[in-house]
Amino acid sequence: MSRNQELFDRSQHLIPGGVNSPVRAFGAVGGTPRFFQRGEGPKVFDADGKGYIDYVCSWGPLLHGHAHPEVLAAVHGTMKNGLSFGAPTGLELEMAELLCSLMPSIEQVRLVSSGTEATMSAIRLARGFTGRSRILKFDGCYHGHGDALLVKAGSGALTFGQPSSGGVPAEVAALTSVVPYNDLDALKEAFASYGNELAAVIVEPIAGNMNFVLPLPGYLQALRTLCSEHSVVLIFDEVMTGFRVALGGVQSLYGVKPDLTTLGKVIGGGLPVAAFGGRRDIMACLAPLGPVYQAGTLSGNPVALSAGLATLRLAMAEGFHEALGDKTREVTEGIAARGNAAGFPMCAVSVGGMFGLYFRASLPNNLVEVMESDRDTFNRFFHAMLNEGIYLAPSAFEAGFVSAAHSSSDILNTLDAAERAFKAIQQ
Ligand code: KE4
Repeated sequence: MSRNQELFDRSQHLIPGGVNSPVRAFGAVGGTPRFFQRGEGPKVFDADGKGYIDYVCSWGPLLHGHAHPEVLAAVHGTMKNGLSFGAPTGLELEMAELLCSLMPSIEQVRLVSSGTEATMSAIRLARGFTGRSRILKFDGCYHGHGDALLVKAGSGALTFGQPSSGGVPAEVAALTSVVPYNDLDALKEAFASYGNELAAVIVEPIAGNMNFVLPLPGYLQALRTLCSEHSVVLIFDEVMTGFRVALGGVQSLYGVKPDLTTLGKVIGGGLPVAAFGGRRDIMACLAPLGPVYQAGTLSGNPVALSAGLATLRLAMAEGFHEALGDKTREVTEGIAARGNAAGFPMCAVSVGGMFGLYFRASLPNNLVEVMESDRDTFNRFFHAMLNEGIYLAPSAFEAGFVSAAHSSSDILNTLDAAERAFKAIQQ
């Protein structure tokens, strides 16, 4: 028996599903999850010592690959002075200054420890600021597992076919309205009927939890206008896209300024750091200044911040995101081209170091179209690539990630592996 299987069998006795986050269980693709014991640059190594080129990158945080020496050095430098104080540190000011300079829409920022905490807090803050209760989200978008947001969510909730989670009281879900992504008519209709009741709209400005879906031209601008007209707080959830698709996030690419932004993943560099921030007048409602309570024992943890600061500073190098975008485009378009040549209708889309691969002929614009993808063929391709030593996200409904550590030979090896994988699934 493989060590992965042995660990999985034993873990399932003590950890629900054997995992600490559902998507890791391979429920969507079947088979045995890989238990990783080591990562190095673009590669990860499982419990059997098998190596894989990694296109998950811990779901986004590892912009520079695994165990980057400068990130590790920063962590070691901080941890030798202690791990946590429960008191302010200068590193929190450094991170606040960096985030506010890289994302000018953020005038003030509060650090937390997970993307869920960031979005949950941003929703509460928007409700406290507006005095309204209703929120609006989009079908297929995922914003972490806060009760108010687990309604028609994406990511694992979508994969498991339970868009609305158990345990969320109907009264809570009733305050969350959901409209299809990229459907401007539906959006205008929603605002016409209850726009003045809305505390906030929360959106993934590029949707990365129903695979990878770009906003249609003008969509984000229209959303911005509608929110301004109805005094609704516009929240861009850039937990996954922030500093990965561009140094200034999606908001810098589309020139749309949200009222609040949530961040995570990259700003922790692989350690638990997330954040929410935006307009000063809204942030002024947060305790200890205002009535909206929010807190966290390890918020702004100095060791975690060291990893995040080193990661962000490395990403500020001239041309960093352009080079990352070229690499990502090369590998994803190369895979799609080989799939089409092998007779599998495929298409690919990418921005910066994030991508979507689809087993369908044209790019989807919303969840319904994403769900029309050929999931079975994706699953067979996923396992064929796993056998070839390529680790893709274990679900047809997740985005993929490339790091600066992926070399041109890694990209070529991936494309050669894809060629062999398509042949293997043709049989
Ligand atoms: P966390 O609570 O998992 O740190 O962040 C929640 C979150 C919030 N907003 C967006 C846009 C996100 O993508 C996420 C988390 N992303 C998933 C990947 N699709 C994390 C992977 C997992 O759930 O294990």
